[in-house]
Amino acid sequence: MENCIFCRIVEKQIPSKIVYEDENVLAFHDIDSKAPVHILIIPKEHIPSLNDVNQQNSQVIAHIFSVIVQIAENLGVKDSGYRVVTNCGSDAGQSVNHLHFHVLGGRSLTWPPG
Ligand code: DGP
Repeated sequence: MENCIFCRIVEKQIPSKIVYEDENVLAFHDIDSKAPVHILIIPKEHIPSLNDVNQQNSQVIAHIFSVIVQIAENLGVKDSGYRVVTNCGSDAGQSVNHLHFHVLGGRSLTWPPG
């Protein structure tokens, strides 16, 4: 997907501060950080949103969640706590149409979100 920002980050056409990478997944610092720890984790495959997850591609989602735990540990928020968010669609404020999970931590997070 040549016009997708996150596909271009996967292809290293746009620089990012990568914290984890393997064959199927990339994790990098959010450019508009909302917390001391704010990481985005994405499947390398272009999946537009959570609405496009199905039996055929859901294995990568399970993998993403295991990677999230590793990243939380590496960045020192596994025990203090962190939040995982995916915005799906316009009412949720999804601004990049490539499935991504925000991992937020390093401070007390309000609930419910605004
Ligand atoms: P969402 O609103 O859930 O679609 O979140 C998209 C996030 O992506 C937003 O927090 C800002 C981040 N973002 C957008 N463009 C870039 C970029 O080029 N690099 C990085 N690192 N993050 C980006």
